[in-house]
Amino acid sequence: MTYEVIRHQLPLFDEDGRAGATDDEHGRDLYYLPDLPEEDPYAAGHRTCAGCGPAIQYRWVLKAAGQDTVVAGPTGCMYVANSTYLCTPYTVPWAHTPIASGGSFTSGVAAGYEAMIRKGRYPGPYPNILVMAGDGSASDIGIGSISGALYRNHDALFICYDNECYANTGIQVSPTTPYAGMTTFTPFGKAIPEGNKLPPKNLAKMMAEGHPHCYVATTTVGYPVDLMNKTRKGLNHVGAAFLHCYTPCQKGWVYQTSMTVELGRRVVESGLWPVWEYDPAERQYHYFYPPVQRPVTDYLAMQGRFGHMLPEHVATMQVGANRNWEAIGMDVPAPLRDLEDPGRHQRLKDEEYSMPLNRGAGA
Ligand SMILES: Cc1ncc(C[n+]2csc(CCOP(=O)(O)OP(=O)(O)O)c2C)c(N)n1
Ligand code: SF4
Ligand SMILES: [Mg+2]
Repeated sequence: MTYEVIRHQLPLFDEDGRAGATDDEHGRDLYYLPDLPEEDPYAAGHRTCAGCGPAIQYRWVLKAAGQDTVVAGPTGCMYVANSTYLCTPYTVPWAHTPIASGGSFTSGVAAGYEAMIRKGRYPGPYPNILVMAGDGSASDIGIGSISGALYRNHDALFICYDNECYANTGIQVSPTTPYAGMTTFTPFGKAIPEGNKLPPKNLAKMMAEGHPHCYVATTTVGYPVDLMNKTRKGLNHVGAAFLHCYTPCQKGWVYQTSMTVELGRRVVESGLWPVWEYDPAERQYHYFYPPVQRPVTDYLAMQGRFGHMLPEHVATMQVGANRNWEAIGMDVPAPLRDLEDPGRHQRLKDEEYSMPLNRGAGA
């Protein structure tokens, strides 16, 4: 006898009911939080750095997923800093996987639950199954196993928490490290003054274009409701889903610890991280159009890892941002177009930039 596999349908959070919102000078509401679940499957008491972006992502994702969740974590900061022998911050089943095996391990969990439910050996419903892998794992060492899982369409959510470096082993360059991002493997010097010479791998577009039957989306820790809703959409999607989330690493990027969420918005507002959703039913991308378009200096100058940039490097970054604006169908305002000229820039450390309202608080 074969039993039916019953799946959860998680409701989305209301993006519009913004009671108690407070606008900043650009009309962005800063403090919007709808009624969120009180449960915290990622409990307090772990050992990540203060202001750790990946830890913020872990908390919001697991709040959105809820208690009937099975989560895997390949090797990286979010394994090492969260877990010691016989001790983890999770109140749901969790497993560590080797760094290359996040995709294959999670496929096996998904296939196993499906088979057990069909055979009547597990009562169901089918749990929310997800893996949160770092960028080193998801975009480099373990990309093959995640791509395989997406291709085979296992019913699970595969998430890359992207802190743009191999953080846990000492902030080495990864394929998603931005151009000019300084890491311990891309120091700046006379021979290579920009530090990292390469642009980042476009992981999310690779996943969407390469696996057109999958739900794929990008987001950042600057937009918690967007992150939680995309988590739920990915879990509700029957089949494989991939989420790419920007998660600042204060240790590796050298910024004030209170600025993690602010960076999560500025990276979008400066055109360096397009936020979008790929709908496999329509085979179309849906882009988020931020209400503010900033020069890249507003983003770069907040971080020590870019402090060495020369005028031509800042201009190169602005060219890339302007291409991104065009790619999502937004106009490039004339002042941002002008900033493609190196002659309009100084060394980054001397550039003026718009200060966050609460700059310094809590630092
Ligand atoms: C096959 C293999 N190569 C290298 C390592 C060493 N290693 C452990 S954690 C880590 C960093 C992982 O980076 P990422 O996936 O981006 O996660 P993060 O540390 O940034 O959170 C590396 C390289 C490993 N565990 N396994
Ligand atoms: S090094 Fe970065 S990613 Fe790792 S715990 Fe610290 S802030 Fe988080
Ligand atoms: Mg990383």
